[in-house]
Amino acid sequence: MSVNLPTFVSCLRSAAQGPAEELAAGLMQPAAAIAPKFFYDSLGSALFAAITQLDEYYPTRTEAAIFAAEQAAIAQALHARLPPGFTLVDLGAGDGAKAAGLFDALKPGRYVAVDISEPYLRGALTALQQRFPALPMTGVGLDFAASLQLPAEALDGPALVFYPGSSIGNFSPDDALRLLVQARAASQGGALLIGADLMKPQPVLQAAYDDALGVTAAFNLNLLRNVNHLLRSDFDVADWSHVARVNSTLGRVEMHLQARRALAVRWPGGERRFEAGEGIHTENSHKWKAASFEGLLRDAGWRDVRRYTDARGWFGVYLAFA
Ligand code: AVJ
Repeated sequence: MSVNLPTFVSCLRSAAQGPAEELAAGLMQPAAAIAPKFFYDSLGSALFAAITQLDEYYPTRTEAAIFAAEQAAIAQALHARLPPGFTLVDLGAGDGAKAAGLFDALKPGRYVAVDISEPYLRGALTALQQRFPALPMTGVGLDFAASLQLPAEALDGPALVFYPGSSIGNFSPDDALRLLVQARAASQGGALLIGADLMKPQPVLQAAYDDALGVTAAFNLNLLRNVNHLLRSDFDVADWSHVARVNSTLGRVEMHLQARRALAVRWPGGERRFEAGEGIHTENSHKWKAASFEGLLRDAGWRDVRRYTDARGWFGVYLAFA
């Protein structure tokens, strides 16, 4: 059988508040904050792709090496527990390349790609469907960071929930737990394959989030361009600098944008003043101890947790069952 067109479901318009309201609320907090999902407009996605090629940014290539080395072992463990034809649910699928790289080994019967960027997902999935005409594909436009509730069209029997890239690091431990509980429900008795970045020496982390070429700085600052577009605000990128800071107490790398001078930012219906040196918190990237991430998975109800890692123990790929 050959399927030539993916189907699409949108769950974005049902969001409680639109992006402008969410951004304004974040900017008006005493400690201003903007959620990291707003990094990924088309330039931001291109800048993130550039980050993954930097010498300093180890997570993407370390995870890819683990998948390459362990995909047969992962497939074997999976096929021992999941029925043939299981659904692969890809959270934050983007162009779907990571999942597609595992199709041959994992042999899913159906591919459900979930992403907050619906236009991007449409293009990517339509192209991917041409490469894999026999694999039924569904695109779901969903902000799963707010709540991972898959539409009925995307659910049919046990699923492997795939969440690579260590994006789980953007969540606080409490929110990560909540997402992992929802992922378990979404798997319908299936499994989870997830990448988590692990704790490592501070200089390695600092360099990964403040690279010599300044690509991460551009990625962080580009957020302001996207906010200007979404909120119709008047941020001047030249007034801000990129700050990356390792917070050892909380086990995370933080990114902030820091005002170079006292200034005000305006948008229709709102204004926020910043002192010189005052910041906007734009991202947390949690780094886990291997055992504490396993504990988190267990707390969320996942069982039979297996960990696959690299020689340096810098990154963990975890397979677990509902
Ligand atoms: C895509 C969330 C995994 O936290 O490392 C890269 C994003 N931020 N450089 C990360 C990011 C700065 C990235 N994640």
